Amino acid sequence: MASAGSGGMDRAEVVSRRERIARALDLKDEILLVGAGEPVGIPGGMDQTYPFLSHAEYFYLADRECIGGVIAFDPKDGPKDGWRDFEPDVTEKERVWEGPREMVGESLSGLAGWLAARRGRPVVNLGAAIAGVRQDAVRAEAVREQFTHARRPKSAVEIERIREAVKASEAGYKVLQQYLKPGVSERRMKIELEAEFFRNGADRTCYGSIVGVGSNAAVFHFTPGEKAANAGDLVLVDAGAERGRYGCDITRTYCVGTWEGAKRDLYLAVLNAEKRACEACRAGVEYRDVHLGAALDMTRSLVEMGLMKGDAETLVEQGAHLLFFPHGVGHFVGLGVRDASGRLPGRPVHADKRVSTLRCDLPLMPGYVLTIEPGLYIIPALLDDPARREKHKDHVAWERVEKLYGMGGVRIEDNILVTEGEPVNLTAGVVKEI
Ligand SMILES: [Mn+2]
Repeated sequence: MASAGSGGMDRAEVVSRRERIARALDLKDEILLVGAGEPVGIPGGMDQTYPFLSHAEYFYLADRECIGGVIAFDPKDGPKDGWRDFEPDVTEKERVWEGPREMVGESLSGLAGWLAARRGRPVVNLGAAIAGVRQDAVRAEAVREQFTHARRPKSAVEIERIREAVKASEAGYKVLQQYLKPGVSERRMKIELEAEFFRNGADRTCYGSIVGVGSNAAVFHFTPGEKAANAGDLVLVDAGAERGRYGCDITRTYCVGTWEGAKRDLYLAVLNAEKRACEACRAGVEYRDVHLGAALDMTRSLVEMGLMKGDAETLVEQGAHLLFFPHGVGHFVGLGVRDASGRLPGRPVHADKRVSTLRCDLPLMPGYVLTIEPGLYIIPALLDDPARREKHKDHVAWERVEKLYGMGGVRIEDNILVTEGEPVNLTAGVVKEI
């Protein structure tokens, strides 16, 4: 249960991460406590719990799972030597039911004494909340912002783990190709895809796999069901493997049969925007500019297709693109699927309404790994909304768009490593050309 997943803990990596964080946080008098968390019980499930994953902030510092574990840091003891690992003692019940566990740290019973020796100093609790710890929430949020920012650039070890997850995912997408045919259900596609992930080293999927056929391709967090593909249907697959807590987030959209007509045009519009956005992921470039670039590219294509009317810049200014592209262009990925998103520390919410709703607002730096995932969708819930229809009555060729109802949508998603030079597409091995 409490295994670190494939690979196990990398001690040299842990030492270097801790030192990096200590220097980045630059704490003076504050004590830092980072909790791994406790398993969450399934309601009414007796002693059943959801699978346990340590809080990402704990995992980053420990590189292992540990139920109830606490990492403590006193900056006065130095960035290297100030760190302590506390964990619950192994109980008889645990030995009987879960098997032996090797104590890596010291007994959690020692934490109270360690804290008592530092009485009166402010405590910052990151990771999961630790019972009995009182802290200043505002101070904790500021420290968390610095912590998140400091762990955004991925180390060589982290990038290697992401690459392992990608390798497992590539195998899955390859096998999937033979199931993209009429009569095969979303559920079956998901099973074949995931089985191949696991055969190739995955220890989890990075998130619930999405397989949407036809109109289901336009439902962002769709749970695959019994719907079977028909000839001509779009199939949107958003799934990625995870290994040792590091994962990837990949989307491909397929057509069962031949790409033609509006489906093909939509696909090429998204593909063009996606490639250009991947290319744009360079050190110093603002994430929001990558987002806006993709929005503009796709809006231009929609105008060319005769689905939108007017000048692309103006349409994006007025938010008309949100009818077809209602999400952000990407997010950070690595230690989990939504890794270390947020704003540059100290940066206020942007005044520009086109970007103020994005989950990220910061310049890209070498070592960052982010998803690039533009998409265009036919979503009746948005397109049939009377207020939106009124606002954008002159921006959209409504009668043409209505003919596309039921088509679903197209999204293409890759994971990009930002470097000092050219961006590296970690997921380029999953075919996207048609
Ligand atoms: Mn994603």
